[in-house]
Amino acid sequence: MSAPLRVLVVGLGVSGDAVLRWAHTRGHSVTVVDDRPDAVTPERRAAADALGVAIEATPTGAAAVARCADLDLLVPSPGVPEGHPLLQAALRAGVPRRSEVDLAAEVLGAAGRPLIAVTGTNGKTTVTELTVAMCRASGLDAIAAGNIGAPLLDEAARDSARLVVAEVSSFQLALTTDAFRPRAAAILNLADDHLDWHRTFDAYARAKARIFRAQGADDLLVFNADDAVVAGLAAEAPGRAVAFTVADGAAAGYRVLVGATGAVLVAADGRELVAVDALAASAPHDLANALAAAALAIEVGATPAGVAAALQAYEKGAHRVQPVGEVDGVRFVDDSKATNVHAALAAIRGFDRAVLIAGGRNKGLDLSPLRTGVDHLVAVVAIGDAAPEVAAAFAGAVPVTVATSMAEAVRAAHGYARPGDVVLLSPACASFDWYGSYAERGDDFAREVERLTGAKRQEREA
Ligand code: UMA
Repeated sequence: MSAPLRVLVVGLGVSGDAVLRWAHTRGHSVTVVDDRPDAVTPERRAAADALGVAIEATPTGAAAVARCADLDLLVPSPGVPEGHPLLQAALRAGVPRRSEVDLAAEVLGAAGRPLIAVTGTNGKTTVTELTVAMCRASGLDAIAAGNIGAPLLDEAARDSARLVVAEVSSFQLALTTDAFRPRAAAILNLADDHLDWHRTFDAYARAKARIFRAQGADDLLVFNADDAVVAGLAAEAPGRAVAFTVADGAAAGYRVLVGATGAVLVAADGRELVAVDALAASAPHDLANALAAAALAIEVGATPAGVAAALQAYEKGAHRVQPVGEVDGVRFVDDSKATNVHAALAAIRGFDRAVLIAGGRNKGLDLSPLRTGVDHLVAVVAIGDAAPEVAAAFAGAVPVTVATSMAEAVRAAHGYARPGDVVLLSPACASFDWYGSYAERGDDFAREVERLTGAKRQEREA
């Protein structure tokens, strides 16, 4: 075991909790600070108590500088932005700063366990889940971890040989070191997101590119050849780069091949994987996700049959373009997970006539490109802190209403729709103005749809 370090964990959420346990198990001297110590859950507080670790309020000013003077390592939670005063103080004091996934990658590397890592603006969770499913359907022992919810460090600490597929966010990648060396990595796409945290798109893209920076010549980077920014980054990859593409007539990489019997997904070496007709979802982004996952899974030993079986059985998770009800012939679709413009536009373009409910807490993004989806929309209901920006994006193009609650939004949207239309909650914003998570927002939407269904039934019966 390495010499004991003086470790400071910033933020005691899901990630900080795992770091605390890791540090304690390794015999490091660990302290925890949090900007909102009162908001730490009773379970995490109790776990820290049991280890004899107090949760202090984050020091500021001179106290922050003093705190950094006797530290060997600072591990911020992913949500703590780069510009946070304590992170800046640590930077100035030369204290090494590492993310939880970076520590996890080191533990996995020491145990000789391969790491597969997935990043991108949208589709990360789907590709992570698909890769795991493809590996399992091929008889390989694999598990998902990371931004998807289960801390990567917890999985790394287990005495196990199983393959880990990690969903990694830009926040987690921003503070990685040479220890973060995935055997296979994927960058799915890059569009404006999290600019409140990273400040510039360039900084965001640089953080994402850290997924491959420490790879060796034999390691694999899977990249989206249809995304110019991603393709540009992939040109700098130190390892092997393999493309995926949904472009018509593409001749290289994981791709869609149209033959006499219809469209099929094929591997880079031309092996057929699965017919597009056999897939539950086949919008361009669904095919891109399927190809990216196939490239990762096949690299670590999955079989074409396993890839096909997983794709045929895959069901999208909740809050991702998920139908939640129908009222008077109007379908209601929950896409609460779409927290940026890129994701919302992908959903909007999947419908001919939709009433869009959008808004929430803007993550520093320009919302005006939402207007490019206007041909698919009949009206817009703007919600949350960003309602004025959403309304401005569609001004003069389609009718727009501002709603001050989800109940009001659902009723207003239904008012605009006619039978056959869709009401789509695809907010392009984070949920934290009204809710604790995108899942809570989606659940509230579904609840209000149910309430509207009940009210309409009563009207009919009266
Ligand atoms: N905190 C501070 N100061 C800050 C920010 C947070 O003290 O400036 C404290 C909070 O008071 C709280 C703790 O830090 O006590 C929470 O930490 P966190 O917000 O970093 O969240 P965790 O609970 O540690 O969860 C994190 C990821 N959260 C974020 O990136 C915001 C989870 O991703 C991830 O599942 C988990 O680690 C395990 O890896 C969630 C997410 O929203 C799903 N991710 C973003 C996304 O997908 O868009 C990137």
